[in-house]
Amino acid sequence: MKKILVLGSGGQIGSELTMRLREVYGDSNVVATDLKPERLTQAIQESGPTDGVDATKMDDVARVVKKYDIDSIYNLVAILSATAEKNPMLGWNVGMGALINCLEVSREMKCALFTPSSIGAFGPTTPLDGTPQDTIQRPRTIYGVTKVTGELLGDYYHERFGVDARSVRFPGLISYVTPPGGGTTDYAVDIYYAAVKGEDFVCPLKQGTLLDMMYMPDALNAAINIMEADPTKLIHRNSFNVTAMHFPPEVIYAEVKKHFPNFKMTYDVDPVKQKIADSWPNWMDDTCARKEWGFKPKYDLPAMTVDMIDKLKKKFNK
Ligand code: NAD
Ligand code: AKB
Repeated sequence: MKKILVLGSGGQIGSELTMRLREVYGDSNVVATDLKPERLTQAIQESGPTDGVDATKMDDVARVVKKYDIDSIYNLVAILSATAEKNPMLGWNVGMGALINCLEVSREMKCALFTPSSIGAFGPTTPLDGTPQDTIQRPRTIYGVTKVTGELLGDYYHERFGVDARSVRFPGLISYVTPPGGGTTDYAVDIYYAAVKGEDFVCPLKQGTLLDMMYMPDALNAAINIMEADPTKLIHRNSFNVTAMHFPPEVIYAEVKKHFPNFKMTYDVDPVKQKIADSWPNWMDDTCARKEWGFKPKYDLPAMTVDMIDKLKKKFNK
């Protein structure tokens, strides 16, 4: 049985991935940690081991790996795109600090390592329609620079030291447990919260802005399945394009409106987010993930919308 460490368990992905990993591998085999352990959900705190870890401190990562006899690390620590653009040094120090510590600890203590990359690893000179697996990666955000560097480091540590580092390029993730942490794609979560709470929604991206998206259950499966994949079948490692759907704001609005006919969305474009979104793929080609390890998402926009609204209604007693 694996002994898994999750770094950044308090975040949008970590709050759900930790619980999913505990279902699959056993509660006591998944150690949930965060810089701010008070961010961990009650469900995480009550179902298994937890610890406070600053992933930018190598000693702290090594301490927890030793203490719990860890063999696999899910590193979810980063500052997301829009927040990192406000404080690029913080974006670099947190994203790269956590990653290099995880790689070094994994090298010394023989751990497998998952660290998500993002559609943010691409930039305006990338082919934005049907973005290929292997293509131009010249991002213009500090977030993207950390993601490309992370992909290169993951492959370097694999080839040079045999570290089992694997990754996927997540698109914008949509979920209801923990709100997103300051990204460009957050609007596609916020729109559901507004609709369910009976509020109008102001969209920070302009009409026609196409972006790749995925519902959280498919992202959790991707994170687990890539780490379970047969290594002899992997031609790529860091990092696989994965996507489930792509739409512009007016299309998700129309879908939500089917459930809330009086729901209103207006636009107030945030120039920083718009510039980032315009530089990211309209849609990625994820054929390699499908072929090399069987990636197959279940949710499209209508199915996700039904489930998001149902779960948020329960969350807010609506
Ligand atoms: P998030 O911002 O919601 O969560 C990050 C967590 O890391 C937070 O709980 C935070 O407290 C913690 N953290 C910050 N600094 C830390 C430190 N020094 N030590 C330990 N913990 C620290 O992020 P997320 O959305 O869950 O994203 C997780 C990973 O997935 C990131 O690498 C992100 O770039 C990537 N990703 C996310 C999305 C998405 O849409 N959510 C899309 C693509 C890629
Ligand atoms: C962001 O918008 O920064 C993230 C991502 C797609 O990486 N959601």
